[in-house]
Amino acid sequence: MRPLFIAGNWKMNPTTEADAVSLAEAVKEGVGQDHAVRVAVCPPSVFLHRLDTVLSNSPIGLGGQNMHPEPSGAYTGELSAGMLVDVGCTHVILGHSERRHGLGETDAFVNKKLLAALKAGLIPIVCIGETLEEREQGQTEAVVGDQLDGSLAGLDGDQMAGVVLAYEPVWAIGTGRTATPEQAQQVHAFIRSRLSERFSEAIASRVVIQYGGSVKPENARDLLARPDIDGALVGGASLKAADFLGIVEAAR
Ligand code: G2H
Repeated sequence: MRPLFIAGNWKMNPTTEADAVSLAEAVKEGVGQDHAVRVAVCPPSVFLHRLDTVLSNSPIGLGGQNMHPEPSGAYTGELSAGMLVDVGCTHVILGHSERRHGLGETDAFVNKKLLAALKAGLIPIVCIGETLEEREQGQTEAVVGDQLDGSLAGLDGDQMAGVVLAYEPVWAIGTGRTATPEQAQQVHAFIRSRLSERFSEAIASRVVIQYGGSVKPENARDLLARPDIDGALVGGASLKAADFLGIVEAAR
């Protein structure tokens, strides 16, 4: 059985450290020492160090929202995998659509980051997903398949088993429009079959595939009940502790 994994992607929120601490404290209190569901929060990088202290003695993982593939050097504004580990991170989100589409990140670049993250011992959450136009043109599987091939290049089976994938249809992100559980399950099953072909059935069955895109307490239970949906990457609803904890509760 794959453990369900709920991660909060806070994006560029909240805007002060005090609010970030309050949110993390409330999530920590709500999760308590429950290990039944894996939980992580991914705050803006300036709050990571402080939140590592706040989340001590808690099973909640701490994740970066991005990193650079190189370990150090002249890369203005960037952070390395080693730096994330040094401030207490256990996870890192890679290839989020807001970076792919807003900042031109390619599968090849995501792949470099992924290899560096694994080398540093971080658990990567690799995001993939099609745009509305691609879905309407019947390109969903072709697009997601290409993203998988490109982002996962050079990985062996053991490495793959430690990667978390997040299927996030771009048209469902922050729009309030969620993929139906059937739509999401269909793509998750496709992703797992692709992993099975590329690696093995045994490896594919171990990979945690989260769904992301307007997940809320009201729709989480239905999504999480599907056989290939192993958790959620939550944006907007991770900014209110009650909503995020409601989604964690739906995973129990
Ligand atoms: C998708 C998701 C979190 P939201 O980006 O990664 O955000 O839940 O706000 O759609």
